[in-house]
Amino acid sequence: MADPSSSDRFLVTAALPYANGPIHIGHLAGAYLPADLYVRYQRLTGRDVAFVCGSDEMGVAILMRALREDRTPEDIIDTYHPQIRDNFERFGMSFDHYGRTSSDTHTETTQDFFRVLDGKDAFELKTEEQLYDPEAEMFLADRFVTGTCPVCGYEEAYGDQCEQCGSTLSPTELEDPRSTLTDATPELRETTHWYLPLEEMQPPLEDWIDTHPEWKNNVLGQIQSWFNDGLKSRAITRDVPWGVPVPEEVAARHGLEAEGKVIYVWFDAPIGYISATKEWAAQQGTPNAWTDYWQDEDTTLVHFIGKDNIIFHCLMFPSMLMEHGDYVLPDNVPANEFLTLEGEKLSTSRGWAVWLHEYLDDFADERHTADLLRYALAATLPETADADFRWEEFQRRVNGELANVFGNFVHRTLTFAHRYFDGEVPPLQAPSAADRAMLDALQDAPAAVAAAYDDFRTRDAVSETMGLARRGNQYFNETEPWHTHDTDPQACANTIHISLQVCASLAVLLEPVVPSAAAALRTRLGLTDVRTSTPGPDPPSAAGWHDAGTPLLAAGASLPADPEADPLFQKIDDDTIEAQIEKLRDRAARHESSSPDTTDMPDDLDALSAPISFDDFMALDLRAGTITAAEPVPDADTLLCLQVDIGLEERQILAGVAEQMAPDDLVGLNIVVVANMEPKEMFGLESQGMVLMAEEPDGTFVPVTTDAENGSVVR
Ligand code: B3M
Ligand code: ZN
Repeated sequence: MADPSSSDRFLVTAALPYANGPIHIGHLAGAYLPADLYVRYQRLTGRDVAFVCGSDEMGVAILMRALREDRTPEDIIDTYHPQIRDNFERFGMSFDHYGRTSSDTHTETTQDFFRVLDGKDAFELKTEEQLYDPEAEMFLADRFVTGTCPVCGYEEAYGDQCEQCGSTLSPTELEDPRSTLTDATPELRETTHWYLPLEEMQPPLEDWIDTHPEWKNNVLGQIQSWFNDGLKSRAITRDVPWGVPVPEEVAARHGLEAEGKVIYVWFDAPIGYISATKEWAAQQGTPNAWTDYWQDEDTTLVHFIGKDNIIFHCLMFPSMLMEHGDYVLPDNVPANEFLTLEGEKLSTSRGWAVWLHEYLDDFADERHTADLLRYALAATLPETADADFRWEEFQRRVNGELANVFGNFVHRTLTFAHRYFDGEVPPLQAPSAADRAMLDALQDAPAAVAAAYDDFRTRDAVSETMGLARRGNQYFNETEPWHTHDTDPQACANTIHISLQVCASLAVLLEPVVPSAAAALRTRLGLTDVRTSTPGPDPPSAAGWHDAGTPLLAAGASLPADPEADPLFQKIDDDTIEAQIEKLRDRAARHESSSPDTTDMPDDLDALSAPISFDDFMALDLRAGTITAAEPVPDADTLLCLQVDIGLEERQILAGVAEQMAPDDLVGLNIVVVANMEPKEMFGLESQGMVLMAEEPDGTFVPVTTDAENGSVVR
């Protein structure tokens, strides 16, 4: 199969995570990991892909967390947005752009959209009685109210959704409602809101969904049950103090005041995909290019989400897009079911989750840290039904599959090539039946794996790919190069030639799942001219996905790696796995005995580091100093450039705190400086030291301050 032409344009989105807490494996398995694998695969085929995501920063979920912690919503999003973005990067998420819905572009885009729909009279205005908390003096939208679910009787249902039975609710439908802010029993008060009349949209939505029989059954099933119940009008504005404001002129058009009214988060959040695409296009220097992805019928639009977001992406957002008229509709919404953990439902409030940043820290010493979780999770995705993540299964996948199958195959192949063939690709001559069978299997692999990715069968794609490594190992065993080396050197050469070709193909085909290990393998093979799976153009000569069915290495080519090179993967020992299980159980136990208000995040601290000697400590020159000036660093979002008086001299220090602290917060602080750091250049500026800061478990930096005179030694 030939690579598709570059006019195949894909716009791929992954659900925007709320910036009110860290990412855990449930999020990864629901939307992010399958999206990243799909996108990387598409890029390797040479298709034109824009992959966008961003933080969902509006709405009641953010406001609630802020109120509960007595912080501002800005403070909450400014804490979690950079954390989520950076941890995604560490995990290898290859977004073209990761935006945030507090951006000006997003406000404008959302308000424009709202204005256009209002201008087309796509909305209804209704004045109705809504729940009002007389103590908090606020209308109780969405999660500000809990009560008994009218559908299943669950007593802790929220005003927007019952987490027990999944029903979408409105606050007035709850029985025995209570304010989550004050526990008060709400009163009814009249207020006017904009509604999206989904019942009128049902016929066109049904016609459109009928054109997509290929969608996943779990998605079509949910949509059908919504249709069976009959879609209902949904309020798309709220009376809460946080959100994208209703544009004044739109309110005025209806003789209303915009004051205090914001657009419902599920109206603005999907528009976040559009804003992110606009920001990306602008950064590329082609500000109008976003329209190619959103408004040109040739685009394939794919939304990766978890199953709790199906209605919004399959019915509500499409009806907004239809009403607007200028936009393409999604081609597929491959929603996943839920991931459970060690047999139990994931729950952030019970502390039953594996948080991404903790995994990345705990496993930082392993080779290809992110790849291990990517592989184990990708092999366990809840694609058609809920699936369970178990630490022992993780260990089995890493040790039994990545290390024993893939890693071992690569290791023995390269070892033979170096030991017996001078580190060169030996020639293939007069291949045997076994050789030809292996080459045939190799030839079939790219198309088979591609078919699985194209069908959103990510798990199958991963097991098909690992199947090639397994097949390679079998072939190696069958052809016994350790014997043929003495008895039939050409047969041995053929085995190694073909095994090297299989390794090279794996270095391409495994790239979406284990990008770090695949890159390491390409280095060992000296395989350079291949496409990348990350954003950015590739040279036209670069080999791509479908070239991986044919030999990628020329006979005689030399292999750069050391024959005794470390294996690609290390095995994970039992203690490491037990420690993770224990950590999980400990945390759940602690959460059970603590107040529910503080339970939403991992509360444990970093483990203590290995001991150092007294001399190691004394090698540090720590000095008291005063920050005399602080300025942003052009092009570096995270850095501030500080001038620090350390008594003996003035130092320029770059500190990665710009996302949390304003320059004014820092000037005048008496802090502690590591004064004997080697100078380091960043963004054209020299940094001559470090300012000590404590990092709280939620990622907040707190400067270490002292009253000592500048220049005093800290020890
Ligand atoms: N933030 C809900 C969630 O994280 C929401 C997704 C928005 S996608 C446009 O499940
Ligand atoms: Zn319910």
